[in-house]
Amino acid sequence: MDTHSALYELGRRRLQSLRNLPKRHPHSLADKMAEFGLSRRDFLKWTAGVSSMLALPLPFSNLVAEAAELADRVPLIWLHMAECTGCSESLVRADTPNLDSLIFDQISLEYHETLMAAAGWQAEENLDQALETYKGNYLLAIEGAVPTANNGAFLTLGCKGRTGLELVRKAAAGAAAIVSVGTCASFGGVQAAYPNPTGAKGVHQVVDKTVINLGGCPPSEKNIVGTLMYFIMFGKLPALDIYNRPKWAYGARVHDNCDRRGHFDAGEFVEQFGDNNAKQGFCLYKVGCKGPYTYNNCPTERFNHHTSWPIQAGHGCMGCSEPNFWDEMADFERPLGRQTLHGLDATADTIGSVILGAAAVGIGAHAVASIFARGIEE
Ligand code: FSX
Ligand code: SF4
Ligand code: F3S
Repeated sequence: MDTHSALYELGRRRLQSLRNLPKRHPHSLADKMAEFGLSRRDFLKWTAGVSSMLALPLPFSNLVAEAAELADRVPLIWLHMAECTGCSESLVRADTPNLDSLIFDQISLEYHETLMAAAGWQAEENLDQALETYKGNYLLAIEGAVPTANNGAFLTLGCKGRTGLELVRKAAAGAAAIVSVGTCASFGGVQAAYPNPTGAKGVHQVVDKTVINLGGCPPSEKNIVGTLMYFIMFGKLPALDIYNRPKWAYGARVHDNCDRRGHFDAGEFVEQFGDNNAKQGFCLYKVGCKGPYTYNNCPTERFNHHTSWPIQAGHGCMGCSEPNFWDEMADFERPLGRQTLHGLDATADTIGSVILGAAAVGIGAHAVASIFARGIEE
């Protein structure tokens, strides 16, 4: 059996076993879609889009459709640590709900501090009960970094005054899979920026299980929902990169698929925000774009219902899906090569490989030559 047939068979069997579990919502996904005026055609387009985003052949869209309908069989517990809640916002703050936000509704969300109605003792009670009832079966999503200094005392939650560190470890112990949603949970994010007074760390640094890291501050709703769908469909983790990010989402650099790439290759750069070159949509490298060093699918998937993404909006990529981007990628409006930390920008490739620890980053030699020809160091 080839790899795709084996994976398809795994998905088929997994969904069969989910179908045998009790329904957790009184409504079906079809009811919800009808409520928001979404048609069967919208649904089929969405399933095909999810398959292609996950780098699966088209026949897998049947599995995606079935997994979406069975999303209520998988309990999800979502914890908040030190962060801005932008990751949840990325998913739910849509003026009109689309299928991504509906799937998030459909999944059996057992605990989510921002979205649930319960508060105080009742909320903590719900959490403890969910951790016990679904032990070994729940998907754990964590948003935000975990403060570890002073034994975690910089973040205490709820009436029992438990530390975030304590809660994360407790919840991780019974989880079927753990997803760090956003750069804070993945790598510490802004909390962990120098001098990191609270000892903020990524979740994977404080638990002894594999954690999927969804880098991005915030990650797109596509990357969050795609990861949830993959787990519902196959009950296992997707292929991951060296930072445990799913390869289907973080396998290519922003620079590789950027709409402005032709201008980079032609040596056409914005020199200053608001100049004529900016009006013509030229490359933002000279005003600090970190797309050449950043792995994420923003150019293809975009944000807010595929409306836009940072570079389309006219600002360079800040490298928000990379570890330590607050320290490593700053200053955000100047190229790295102009800063003393990395010395001269001998080639953007060299800097990329230092930051990313990857063997080959690969800006085309002709492009590097074109930068030198036009004097990127000014
Ligand atoms: Fe905020 Fe999430 Fe950034 Fe962090 O996002 S968008 S600070 S990744 O944890 O809420
Ligand atoms: Fe796009 Fe930035 Fe690369 Fe220019 S440097 S092509 S703006 S990703
Ligand atoms: Fe972040 Fe850069 Fe995408 S700043 S949102 S990785 S374009």
